[in-house]
Amino acid sequence: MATQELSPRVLEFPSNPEIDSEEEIAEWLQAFDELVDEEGPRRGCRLLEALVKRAREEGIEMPVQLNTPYVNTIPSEQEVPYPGDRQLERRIKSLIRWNAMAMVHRQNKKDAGIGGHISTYSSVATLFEVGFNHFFHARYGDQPGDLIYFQGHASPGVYARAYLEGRLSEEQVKNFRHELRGEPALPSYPHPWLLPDFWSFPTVSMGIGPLNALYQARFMRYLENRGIIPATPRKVWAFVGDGETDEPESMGSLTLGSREKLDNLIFVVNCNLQRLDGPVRGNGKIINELEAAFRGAGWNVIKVLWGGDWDKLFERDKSGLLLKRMEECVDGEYQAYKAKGGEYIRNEFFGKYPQLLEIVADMSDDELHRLTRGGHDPQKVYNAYKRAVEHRGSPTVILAHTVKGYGLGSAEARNATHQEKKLADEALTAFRSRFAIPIPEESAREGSLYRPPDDSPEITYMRQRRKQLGGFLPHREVPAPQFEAPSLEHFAESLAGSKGRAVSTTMGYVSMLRQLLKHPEIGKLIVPIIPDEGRTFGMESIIRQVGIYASQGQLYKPHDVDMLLYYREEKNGQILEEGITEAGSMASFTAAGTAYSNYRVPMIPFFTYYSMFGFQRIGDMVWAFADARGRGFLMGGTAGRTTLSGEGLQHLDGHSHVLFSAVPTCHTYDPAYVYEIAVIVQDGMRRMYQEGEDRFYYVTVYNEDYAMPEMPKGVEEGILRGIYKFRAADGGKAIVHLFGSGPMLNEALRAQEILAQKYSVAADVWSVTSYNELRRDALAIERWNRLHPAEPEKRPYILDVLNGTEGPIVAATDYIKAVPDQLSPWLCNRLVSLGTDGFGRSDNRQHLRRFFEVNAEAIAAAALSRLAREGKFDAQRAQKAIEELGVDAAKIDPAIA
Ligand SMILES: Cc1ncc(C[n+]2csc(CCOP(=O)(O)OP(=O)(O)O)c2C)c(N)n1
Ligand SMILES: [Mg+2]
Repeated sequence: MATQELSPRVLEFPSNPEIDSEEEIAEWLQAFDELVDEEGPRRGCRLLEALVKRAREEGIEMPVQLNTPYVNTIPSEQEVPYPGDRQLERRIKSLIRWNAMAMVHRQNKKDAGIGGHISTYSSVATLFEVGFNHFFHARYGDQPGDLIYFQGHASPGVYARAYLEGRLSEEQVKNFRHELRGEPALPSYPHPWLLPDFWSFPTVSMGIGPLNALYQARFMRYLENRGIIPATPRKVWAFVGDGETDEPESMGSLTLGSREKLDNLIFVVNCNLQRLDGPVRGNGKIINELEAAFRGAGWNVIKVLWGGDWDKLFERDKSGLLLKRMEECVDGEYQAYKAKGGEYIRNEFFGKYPQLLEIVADMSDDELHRLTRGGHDPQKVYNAYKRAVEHRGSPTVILAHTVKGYGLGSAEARNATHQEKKLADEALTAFRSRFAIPIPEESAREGSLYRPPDDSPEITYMRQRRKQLGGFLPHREVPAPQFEAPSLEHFAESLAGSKGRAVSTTMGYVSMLRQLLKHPEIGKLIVPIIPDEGRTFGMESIIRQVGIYASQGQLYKPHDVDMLLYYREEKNGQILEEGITEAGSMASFTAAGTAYSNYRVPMIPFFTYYSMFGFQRIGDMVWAFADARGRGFLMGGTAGRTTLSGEGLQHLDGHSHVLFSAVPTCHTYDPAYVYEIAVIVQDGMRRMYQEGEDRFYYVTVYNEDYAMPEMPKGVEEGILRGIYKFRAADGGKAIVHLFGSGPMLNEALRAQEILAQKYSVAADVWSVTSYNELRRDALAIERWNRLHPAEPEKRPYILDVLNGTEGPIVAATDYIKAVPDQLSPWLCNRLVSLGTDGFGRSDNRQHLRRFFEVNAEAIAAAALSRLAREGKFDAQRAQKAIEELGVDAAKIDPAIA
């Protein structure tokens, strides 16, 4: 045992004959081995610690060693016996393997190019099955159970199991990747949007699963520490590909896990040593690399490298050469061994040292080929899971050595295996006999599904095991909403206006949030999330009010404790102050925004951030959030390309509205006044949490101070649908219409005055809260009209609202022109968009707006210019007006400057 746990490798230094004495080292090792044998590993560990300490005191620099020997972390003598019926479980697994493969194979035979993966599941099958049979809890009493992030492209295996369990119909399985044929079907990957009572966690975009799982585990603790859910032994399991660990999202936040002592989190990395094109680390060892990274980040690392059949070889090998050989091989070689078979393994792996050839002399080539990798041995996997589940104080990662394309014959461990969609007839036949699938050869060749009868031992066992563990998984549930949104009266303060005081929409939003946090019922459900920008948005008062969540409480006395708004951290604090990580914050937003289903508590996240560092940075996570049917409010702060002064090109956002508008369940709003925000937030809460609609909101808030008017009567519907008239022309019918959004509404109002006073042109001013909502409404109506040519035409809301108006429309936005241009199809030749296309600059608002030609003067000039083109204003006068108003006709177009 001592040799396995503490191999010479751990103590190895680059050899130098002048100072190395083999004899002396051997003596020390022998003494050490004796100590460990007699007094146990703990004593050994203490001794080494003491020696290292002494070495440091004497100024000896020790190399940092984060890798342990290339063997299983759990020595075989410490294993517990497997508690299940291994024979039966193997049969079940074989059936799942078959159906998973057949599902993809037959579909590609029928519909070439429809895709699907067979080699990923083949490598992860044992890792999943041991979990399904012995670990994955569907429920703890009346509490939801484990949350499992399945490796996305292993989905055929998860479907195949559910098919055997009788939860998915044959028709569904036969329609894998055929979702649009009017029959029950299955989506390619874990998509809660497409299979809402099955999947909970979208994972297939690499890196998003592990990051979301990490923050999910932290959010679970947050809910427990705040007393919102009881603490249970539930776990978050994340199955991750080894290639997937290259994504920064996978590894970028690991220290959160150890910092927060997330022993409710288990990563299982399916180390099949391959990704899509080829080996993950052909010239190195991905498992060593990951071990060092996770260990360095403070995780508990359990390596499951070798199956039980290697144990006897370790016993036979007295020379230590077997381990030496394992350590010197690189992953490219390990892959080749599996791809090339037993004879090759004998010659190339064992053959390097004659002593090693001897220990396998009694084994056939076939036996050598079948020597199992740890991740395919249920006994080893079970023991690793058991340790992981019992481990306390940090998260665990299990690094499981597997074979990509396991059991797929000629596709096994080949570089091209990831792309393999169908098997040749011989491979199917071989698969059938290797895994003893009881179907006729003819059916095997067709890739027929196979499910034994309900009362067969296999199905009975599977069901029994799941029953024992609380029910089937994956399974997504949404309890009926029991939530009453606060009425609009609750927002009275926000609706009343600022009584002439200059405030920003951000300030207005923050005080609204403060009010909501005080709400007797829903206050506790609010989850404010900020990535180190609380002060930017004036949220110090909220920090004082509800505290920052800190799992350890506050271990220090903050320097500003004597101040009213000190930095308050609490074990039951409500704010998630994530530090500088928009991706981490988005992962928290996802955990909170899906808690209504995962924990049955309708948490309401408000993630407030720098709008520029939002979608363009973490857009894929937003997409996954929508897929997961997430609900909540994304608040894009310091919004706009001209409103934030001084910060310049990298900070000035003029396009996040375009990006968010592409997410089907996202409602985007660009409000000008605080009462508009109140109406949007109130209705959002009602729709998401009271009515249970799967949607979320993106609302931009700005930092320009101005007086907030009181809400005019009857504008609620307009605010929500995207437009209402804010100020009609003073005297006379408007011949031009000015649209304004966000702070640009004020510019439009100033333009209205300029037009009236200087040029006697009457203009109406409209607040456009959402071009996106207006466009979606118009598109839906247009589609209806297209599909019902014999019915009377319906009119989109935007045309309804503008009915009876005439003349050009000048739309001013702090976003790019594409935002208002969304309405071009319905506003025909009326629309002139003024926006902030181009790179931002560092300057103040006045100069920025002049530069981008969106200030009041530019709006007025644009109106006159357009009126002139329509023959309603003298063209020469319009040209002169442009000059008078200070709009520089000769300067370079800001869009390309
Ligand atoms: C962000 C992202 N980039 C690329 C892909 C395409 N892709 C799908 S599977 C795969 C290889 C995955 O390799 P690995 O993580 O090792 O999983 P394995 O199939 O080997 O278990 C790639 C690149 C993706 N799904 N997501
Ligand atoms: Mg892989």
